[in-house]
Amino acid sequence: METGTAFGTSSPNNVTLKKWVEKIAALTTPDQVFWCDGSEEEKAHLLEGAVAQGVLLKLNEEKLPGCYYHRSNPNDVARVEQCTYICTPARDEAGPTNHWAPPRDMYEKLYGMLRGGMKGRTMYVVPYLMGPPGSPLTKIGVELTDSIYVVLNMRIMSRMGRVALEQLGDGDDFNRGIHSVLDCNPERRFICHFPQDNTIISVGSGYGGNVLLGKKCLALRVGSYLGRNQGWMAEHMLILCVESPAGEKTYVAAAFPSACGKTNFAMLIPPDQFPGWKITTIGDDIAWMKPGADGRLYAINPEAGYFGVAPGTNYKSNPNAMRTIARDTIYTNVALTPDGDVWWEGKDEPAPPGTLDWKGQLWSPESGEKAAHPNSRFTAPMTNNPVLAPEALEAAGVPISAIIFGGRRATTMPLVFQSFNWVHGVYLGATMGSETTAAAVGSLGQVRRDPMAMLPFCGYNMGDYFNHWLGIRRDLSDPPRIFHVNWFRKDADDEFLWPGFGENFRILQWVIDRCHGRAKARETQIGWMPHYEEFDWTGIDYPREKFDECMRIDGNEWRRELISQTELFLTLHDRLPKELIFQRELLVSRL
Ligand code: OXD
Ligand code: MN
Repeated sequence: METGTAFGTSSPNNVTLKKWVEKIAALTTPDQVFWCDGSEEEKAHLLEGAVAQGVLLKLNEEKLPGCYYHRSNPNDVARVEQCTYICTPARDEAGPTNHWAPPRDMYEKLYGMLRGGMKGRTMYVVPYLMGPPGSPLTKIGVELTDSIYVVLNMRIMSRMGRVALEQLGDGDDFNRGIHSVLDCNPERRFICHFPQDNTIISVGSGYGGNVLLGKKCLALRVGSYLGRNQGWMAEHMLILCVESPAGEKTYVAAAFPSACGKTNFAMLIPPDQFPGWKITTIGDDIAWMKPGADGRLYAINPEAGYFGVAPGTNYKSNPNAMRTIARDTIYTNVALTPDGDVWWEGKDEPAPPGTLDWKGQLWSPESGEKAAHPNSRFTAPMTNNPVLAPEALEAAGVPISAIIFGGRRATTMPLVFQSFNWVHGVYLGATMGSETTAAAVGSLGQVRRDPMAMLPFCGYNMGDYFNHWLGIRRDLSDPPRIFHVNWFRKDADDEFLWPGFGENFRILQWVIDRCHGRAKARETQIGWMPHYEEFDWTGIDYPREKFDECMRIDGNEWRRELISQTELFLTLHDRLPKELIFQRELLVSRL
């Protein structure tokens, strides 16, 4: 590596990388090209620049050391699924659940938009790793971006800089990512994936999920495509470790749709009645999993940070998240208090007078508006997490004993049940439904099918994706057991039937006891279900009647559920594995 005299001038010797960077710089014509090395000195330099440009605001150093505040363009606050494309030569490869465009047309259109698009700006070259250095699952990416905010977020969310260039050496196997905010015009916003070329181009947005290209774009959309071809899985799952008082460790992966509590579940603190039990976090959003030589499924978290939803996070709902975001965190679209602190709906204390909302307007509770955007976020390094599992930093990955699927469902879905077997479990994941949240632009609270919580993130035909899930079983002699949970069922008065948060530990305990052959269950039409007696209810007033209500299988609700599931199956009909059609028929006959 050359040694530069000024920040950003030191480029590596990799010829392929250099040529590609030169080509994109010739197209986008930035004023300068800045090569990121990921060092602490560089971080300080970039933060200083971001504050000087007004992109970031330094928060109160005493209350929030090393923390910064960012307001996005109000037209750019969430993922935009309608602008997200999978560009494969044949439409069928992307499948009916993705927006599709032919690669040649899309490259032409995007290069047209990018031509001269970085004039007057700096183009940052951001080399990064998704995954711990040295893991066989880890992937290298390079993102070229004209957003200093993106660079500073990528440094938290991935292993960024020299470490990635070292792993790349003089190789050419890296994901090519190009990002430009352009004029942040929703009409000129495109998030495009070219899985066959291991390439991503994102224009017209500055919002995390659209522009931190290592996350949803590489780790899920392109990752799922690579995983299918290379025999591994890229999933929208948290990974946690449950450690018993005797030191037994059980690893669990769970897929819930965006803004349905993955971060809370991954950092859960067991209730006081369970002394000696501990939950540690491996990841809160994405799991890359591959069958190991011992026939178990091994998972890594490809990310290095948390890009979490702020509203609702407090010392009661998630104390570990609150501690994680107390330093070295970037806050986006939350409210700003007069003393340089941050605030959001559901934070522990009320907002002090003089608080500015996420758009910078003076806010009061009487305004009827939200102070923080419902999809406002924190970006925090995972090493801040007081319950980070040491395994999160290791290359080997962890063997998964249980996979949990779950959605946000006011009706129909019981608190917890277990699938009869792997194929039935794949069916449970494939037919998952959830009410829509603020994480994506669009209407809120409507049940939509979100198979494996991957509907917005699967980089190829969903029917082939189900087949890949079924096929992975062949390489597993000891597959994870598969479960379904629903923390969000409501009663007739619209009240939640289950307290959730830390109490979810009780459910988790039944799950891991099932994996270890220690807990009983009864066979029902939809799967194996626990008896009330299976749980230790000390410390919580949770009567049997409420439990029964929360576990109820309602014939009419299930009839509607089956009709709604059928719609997805019809959409996918030509690539839908027949195993799933059989599972549906079996369910119908059992019901
Ligand atoms: C996320 C999402 O940001 O799923 O993780 O939208
Ligand atoms: Mn997510």
